[in-house]
Amino acid sequence: MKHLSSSEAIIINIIMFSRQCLSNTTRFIPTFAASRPPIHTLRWRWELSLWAMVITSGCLMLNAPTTTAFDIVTCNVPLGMESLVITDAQITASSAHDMGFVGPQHARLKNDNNGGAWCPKHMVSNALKEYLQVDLLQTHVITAIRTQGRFGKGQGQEYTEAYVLEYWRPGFDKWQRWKNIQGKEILPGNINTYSEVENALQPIIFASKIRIYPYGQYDRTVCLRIEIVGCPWDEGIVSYSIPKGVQRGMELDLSDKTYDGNEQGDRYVDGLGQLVDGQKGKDNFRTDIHGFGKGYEWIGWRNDTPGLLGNPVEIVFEFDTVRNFSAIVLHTNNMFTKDVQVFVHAKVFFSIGGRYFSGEPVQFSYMPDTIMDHARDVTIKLHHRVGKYLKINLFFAVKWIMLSEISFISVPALGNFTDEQDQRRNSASQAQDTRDDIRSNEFQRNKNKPIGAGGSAGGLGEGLASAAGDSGGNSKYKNGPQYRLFLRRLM
Ligand SMILES: [Ca+2]
Ligand SMILES: [Ca+2]
Repeated sequence: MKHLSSSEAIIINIIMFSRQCLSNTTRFIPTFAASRPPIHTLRWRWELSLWAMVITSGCLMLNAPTTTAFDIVTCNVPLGMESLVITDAQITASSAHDMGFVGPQHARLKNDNNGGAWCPKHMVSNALKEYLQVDLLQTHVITAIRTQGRFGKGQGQEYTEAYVLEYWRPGFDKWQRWKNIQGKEILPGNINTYSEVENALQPIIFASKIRIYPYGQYDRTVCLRIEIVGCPWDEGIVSYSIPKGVQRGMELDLSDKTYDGNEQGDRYVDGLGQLVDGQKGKDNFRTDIHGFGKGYEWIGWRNDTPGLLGNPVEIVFEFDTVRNFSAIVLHTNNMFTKDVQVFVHAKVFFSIGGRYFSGEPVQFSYMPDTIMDHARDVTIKLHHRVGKYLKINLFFAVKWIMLSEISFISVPALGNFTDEQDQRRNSASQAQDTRDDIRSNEFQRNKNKPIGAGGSAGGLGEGLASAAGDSGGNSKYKNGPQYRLFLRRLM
């Protein structure tokens, strides 16, 4: 066997070092030391320190904090009405009986200053005209609401017997009324001026602003103190779009029951729902865990429904900013005896502008498992691909695909956000020239590509095509810092 030169030995060590760095940062040092060749020249030392710098920076990048998947169990933190983390300026209302004495800034749970609560100017009824509004400044998951009446140091008499919730988040063109799984909108409130009542929300709410409308069957004077319980929505998902799930037999509704966007043909668009609510289905999709109906947690698609005939299930995610993706995790049913299996193949496409996903997709294949029928998390590594939009194509192995949750391991893509109008213009016109080539070659390239060999090779083509898409009139993303960063990377 050929004797290794010192440079070759270093490179081998670096490869080993990097691999270990990827898998476990605490184990790599002994391995490196054990196979280290003797250091005997200055040049060797110089090379070593240079490579060490490269590896260290690589390790730092790899070990940068990544977003962990959303966990519904830990999403139960008071968001700051009681603690004053939510400022007075974030709390507004339709009116107040007396702005200073019982204004919206006094609607804080367990606080009793001035009048001791928020009281609207008018009596409330079932007309829902008076509301308290809290601006959380960024999208949060809201899992519960706590309310109290006006104790007013023992002088208060008013409380809110029932209420209705509305919410808003970026991307909505109107406020959305919350309703529970049974379609009921009215939540029970208080029965006296001091006891605290909590309503856990099912479904949970993704919102940056929330309104509470005191409700009364008859005209009634009310006051209110509240706390909002939940957590920040760190996954950065603005919305996803999916084909509508279908009915299976008479009793199994495999739709996205909590989706809060719009219908567009045979798809749901611009909303969030069960795919990202942190709740997973059981192995047997017929299990009724919470009494919401059999199969409730699952969303299912059948390969012979119109629109899916011969096509994959296509899911598109929009994120709040350009992100760097490590992986996507799909919780999938595999009850093969009932014609449900993990998708046999997946393609993941990326886009900056959201109109063109023309780059080389990350490809993934799944060996059919007809031995174990448990539901499972299937992880697809995304090799630090970058995008603001991500499109997933899932190909049927058998008649049914069922998913109950999708999560991402990603971080916002960081970069040098400078204003580069001229570069943007040049890149866009260059992209226009190359777009047609890229698109016409896509099928051929995908066809020739070995399965599982997806990666970052298609990044440039994808980027050019996306830039071209934006130059075609979608000005929404044209002037954003991410767009400029992205074009800068193309240069
Ligand atoms: Ca779910
Ligand atoms: Ca469902």
